[in-house]
Amino acid sequence: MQKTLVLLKPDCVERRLIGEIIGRLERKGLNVIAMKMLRITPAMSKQHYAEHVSKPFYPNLEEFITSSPIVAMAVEGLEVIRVVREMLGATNGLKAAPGTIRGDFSSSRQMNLVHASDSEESANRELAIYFQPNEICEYTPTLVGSFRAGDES
Ligand code: FUP
Repeated sequence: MQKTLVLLKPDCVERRLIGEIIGRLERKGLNVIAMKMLRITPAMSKQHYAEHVSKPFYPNLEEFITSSPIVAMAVEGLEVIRVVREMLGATNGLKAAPGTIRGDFSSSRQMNLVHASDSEESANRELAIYFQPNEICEYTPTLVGSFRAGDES
């Protein structure tokens, strides 16, 4: 089982799409194992977007991501990092394929509704920004046998 960090960004919260996005993750059979609403601070933004801090678009990105509350989630599942990235679609909503979250709901590069970690290393680093280890509530859903066969890992 892998874990990934999912953020429902300010545009997602403002547009009342929290339930839609969580519903898609749940219907896919993924486990939400931690969740909180918070306002990202400028310091957290710089930590989260460390690879982008020196880029020209960063000041606008920080202004946006700190502009109103977000929902942070830890999500668990088989190959969940790749699976959730594919559910999100391309970064730019205008380019994202129909059927993906961004393809269905976003027409923006910055306001693309949801963030998800892009590798195991990013997931570990990013989960630690938002959650203490004791805030992660791992559990085995009783319906697990209805989502895949027992001989699938
Ligand atoms: P993603 O991995 O899909 O979240 O996208 P990136 O890591 O490439 O970018 C991080 C965030 O920066 C994205 F949500 C979009 C935003 N961004 C801009 O606002 N302008 C740009 O030119 C590139 C990215």
